[in-house]
Formats: sequence, structure tokens, C-alpha cells
Amino acid sequence: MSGSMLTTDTVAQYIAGRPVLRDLVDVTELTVDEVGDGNLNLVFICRDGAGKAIVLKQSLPYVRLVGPEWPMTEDRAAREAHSLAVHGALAPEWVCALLEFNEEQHVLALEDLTDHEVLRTRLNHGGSHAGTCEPMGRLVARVLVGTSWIALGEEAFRLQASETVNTELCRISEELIFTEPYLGSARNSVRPLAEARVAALQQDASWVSAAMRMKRRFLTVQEALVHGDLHSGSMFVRGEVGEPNFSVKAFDSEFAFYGPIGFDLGLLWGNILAAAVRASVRGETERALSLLDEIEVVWEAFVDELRAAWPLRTKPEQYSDAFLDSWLVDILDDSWGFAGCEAVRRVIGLAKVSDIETLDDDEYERGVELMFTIGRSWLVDRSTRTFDEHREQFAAALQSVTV
Ligand code: SR1
Ligand code: MG
Repeated sequence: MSGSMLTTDTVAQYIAGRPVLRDLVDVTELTVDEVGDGNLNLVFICRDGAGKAIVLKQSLPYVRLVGPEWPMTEDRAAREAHSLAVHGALAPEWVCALLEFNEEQHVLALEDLTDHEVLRTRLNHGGSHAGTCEPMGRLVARVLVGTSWIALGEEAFRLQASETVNTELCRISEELIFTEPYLGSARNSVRPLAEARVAALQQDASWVSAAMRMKRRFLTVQEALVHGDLHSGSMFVRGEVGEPNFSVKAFDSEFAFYGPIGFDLGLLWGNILAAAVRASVRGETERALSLLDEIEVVWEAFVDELRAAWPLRTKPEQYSDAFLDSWLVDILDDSWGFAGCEAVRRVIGLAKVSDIETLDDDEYERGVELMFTIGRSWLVDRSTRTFDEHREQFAAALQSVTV
């Protein structure tokens, strides 16, 4: 079966041939469902008669969202396997566990998280966000210390960065996040009632140049092995905060690369904004503001965890507490900038979000206006704003956006 694509009919045979996997489920009575609803891969849930399950994820030689006309090597599976292993070692409580990686067939075997739900799905249905984003701030901090020169030392850091280049998927991010929304693309689309808004964006020189500045940061900053696509659709949650079974896990890190750590925070914030905007245009103002508060929660958790891990740095004589404070200023600036880019591309670009896409026309029109207004402000006017000022600006935008 070398190199072949798995199907629901061949998965049991595949598992039977894998020594690491075959004792985890009873392959003689396996139910297999293909559930991949992401943009790139096949995903199989394989459950036996006793209810034990594993998940298999296989990358295809093309982008699933588009089809064989957008070819892509399956190497992304190796990028995901590596980052899951590294991130999982640093924060096993917040990362989906990798059971095995088959490099030849580009298949990851993953822990069964089917008792969790995707955070975006939960939020779209009005579910609770309390406590869901805070662990991601902590995860990002552990990744920053654990995969950067701060704990690895400069030489090992350079080696790691050179060994985890992810050219194809970085190119997707470069085009979909930083280029196409601003310069235009056949892959872009919005409903006709938002077309004038997109045209205005593309003619706004300050907006476009601020986006290109973030593209430069994306291309040139090598801080840590970032997840690369950390958003509410890459997070599983189970239960409610405070309950014994409460759990939050990041998954789907195939976009991982050595990049700016603010990219992970910013993508998450841009998607928190989408959830908040959805709540707002549906008349849930309090919930919208509470969702927006998750942004500061993530930042505070990130800073708290980073300070806690700071003693792990190998060269305290060089990297003082004052250095850390100045670094945090840069990371915060990057995070707002990337968040602003993410807000726009999730409305215009190829990879849209259901938070906005499933709104009716009236809600959609106000939603786009909010995503653009806040996104632009985060990107273009971010440098001097405090979290309180960002919150006030969001509240004012909610008041003013009436169609
Ligand atoms: C063609 S891939 C499009 C998007 O899907 C992924 O989840 C990333 O967000 C990427 O930008
Ligand atoms: Mg994905």
C-alpha cells in the first residue's frame, strides 16, 4: 500500500499492518468514517466495537479544498508530525497526541478526541468560551521558550530552524493572508453587497502597506516553531471550565514553521474577533464583548507563562528581564498586526470562516463592516493602543455599525 491513498475500506488493513497501532483498536470490528472537513487532507475516525478509537490523517498530493488542479507535495504531514511531537513534549496537556507517523504514506495516527468539539463549532452555536483560549496563550509561551534560542542555544536553534522549513504551506499563507486580499485574486470572493468595501480596502494605501509590513515580518522573523494556523478551527474543547473533564487541545499544525511568535497569537485573535462579530450582529452584545475579552486573557496567560519559563533561558547574563520586557513590546505589536490581517482574509480570501459565512445578508453586511473596521484599526493604528482602548474602540464600532 506504499504511497497509496487510504479509503474507508483499506483503513483496517492499514492499521493491522502497523505494530504501534494494531493493539490500540480491534481491527476485526472497525467502523471507519472519513470526516475531513478541513481544506487539505483526509481524516478517518476508526472505532472498534468496544468504543476504542484512533484517528488517521493522510495528506493528499493536492489541496483538497480546490482539487487536483492545485497540486501540493504530501510533505506537510511530516511538518505536522514534527511540530506535534515538539509542541506535545513542551505542553502535552494542550496538544493533540501523535501516536505514530508513517512517513512513506504520509499518515499521522492521532489520539481520539471525538469526545471534544471544534471550538469554532461550539462558538457558532452560542456555546461557552470561558477558559477555552487561556491555555493557548500558555502553549504559545512554552513553544516560544522551548523552540527558540532562549532555551536551545543559538546553534541548535539555527539547526532546528533550517530543518523545519515549510516552503509550500508558508507560500499559501503568504498569498492568502498577505497578498491576495490587498492586490486582488480570482480566489477572492464576497457577496455583492460587500464588493464596494473590498474595493475601498484595496485602494487604501495605508492599509495595503501595513499589510505588506506584516508580510515582511512573516517572511523574515524566525523566533520559534510556531503552529502556523492556530485558530478556533484548530482547537478541540471538551466540557466547561471548572469541570473535571474540561480539556482544550490544539491540533492541525501542518503549517508549522520557524516564524514570528506573534503570528500564532494574532491568528487566534483574528478568529476570536470573527466569533465576537458574529455574536454582535446577532444582537448578543454582551457575549460579543466577553468574547473580545479573550484576547487580553490570551495575552496575559502568554506573558505569565513566559515569565514562569524565563529561568529556563541558557544565557541570563544576555537575556535580562529588561530584554524580555522589550521583546514583549515587539511581540504584542506583531500580534495585533497579524490579527488585523487575519480578520480581513477570513472574509475575502479563499479560506473563509463559517462564523461570518453562515450569517444572513443583513448580518453579513454588518459583520463585514465590523471585521474590516476592527481589522484595519488593529493593523494600521495598533502601536499605541492599550487593551482597554482596543475594547473601547470595539464597543464604539458595534454602536456605529448599523445598516
Ligand atoms: C488552501 S489552504 C487554506 C487555508 O486552510 C488552512 O487551514 C489555512 O488557514 C490556510 O490558509
Ligand atoms: Mg487546517
